[in-house]
Amino acid sequence: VTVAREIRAALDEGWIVPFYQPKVSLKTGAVVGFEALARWRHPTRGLLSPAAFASVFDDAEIGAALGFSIAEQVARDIRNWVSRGFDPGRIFVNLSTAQFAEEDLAGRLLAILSEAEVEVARFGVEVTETVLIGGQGERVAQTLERLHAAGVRVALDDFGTGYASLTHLKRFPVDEIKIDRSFVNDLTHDANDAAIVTAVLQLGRSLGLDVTAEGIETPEQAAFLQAGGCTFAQGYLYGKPVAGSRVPWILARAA
Ligand code: G
Ligand code: G
Ligand code: MN
Ligand code: NA
Repeated sequence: VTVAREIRAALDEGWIVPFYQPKVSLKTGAVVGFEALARWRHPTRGLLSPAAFASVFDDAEIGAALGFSIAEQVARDIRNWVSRGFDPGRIFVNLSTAQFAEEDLAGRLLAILSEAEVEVARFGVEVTETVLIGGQGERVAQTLERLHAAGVRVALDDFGTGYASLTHLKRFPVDEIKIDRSFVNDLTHDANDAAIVTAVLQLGRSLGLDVTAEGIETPEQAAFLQAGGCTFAQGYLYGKPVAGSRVPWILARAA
């Protein structure tokens, strides 16, 4: 069987699930939300990250199905946590180019939320620059405008690694930029990375955008980012992606 068919079967049987990585406020230290990251509970190979199957998100046939399945599961998880009295903050899902082939992507996502009785304020989307330049610029812009207007936050993922990043901030309704972890990795040892991160933080401030730094692993990295005014942080220092069933424990611990 091809990987795509194997994944289709896994998806239909519920073996591809969202894990959740906490996002914290660098001002208060509180957990303000999570990023949903797909994981494949593989029968023989264990828990697989999309590093092992990422290309599938862009597969025309099942990429969209995969993305919508993750969004549906996320909406159900949010509903479940909230109904049990937990406040998970805002949960972001990653959108793929394949999902933008869907004519009414915004409508579908908003319907998923309303069917699960989840407030729009609890949901956000992450798009990479690759998605923005994916050749359907007008549709992407309209879709993001509609989501943004409805109250869904839009985060620009992997900021700085793509082309024409600054143009994208003008053309698309971006609420937040995420500094790619390749810039954070050596932040405290590499003057160029430090300069780039500082510039992105200043840019965020000037444009009134929140900035999330990804891939924070050390207190030194966190201190640098906090001093530079970075809004939010994600990384192994705060927590790895965990199963949905673990999320209430993280919230209970943070409270
Ligand atoms: O979680 P991990 O480091 O394994 O993720 C690897 C890559 O797969 C990251 O770039 C991440 O954004 C992407 N990814 C994870 N989950 C999803 C998803 O649900 N949809 C899309 N489009 N990409 C995802
Ligand atoms: O491209 P995107 O930002 O969506 O990718 C997120 C990916 O980064 C996930 O696969 C997640 O597992 C991984 N990740 C998150 N935090 C860290 C970290 O602190 N260190 C490393 N090495 N990877 C991380
Ligand atoms: Mn992401
Ligand atoms: Na990223």
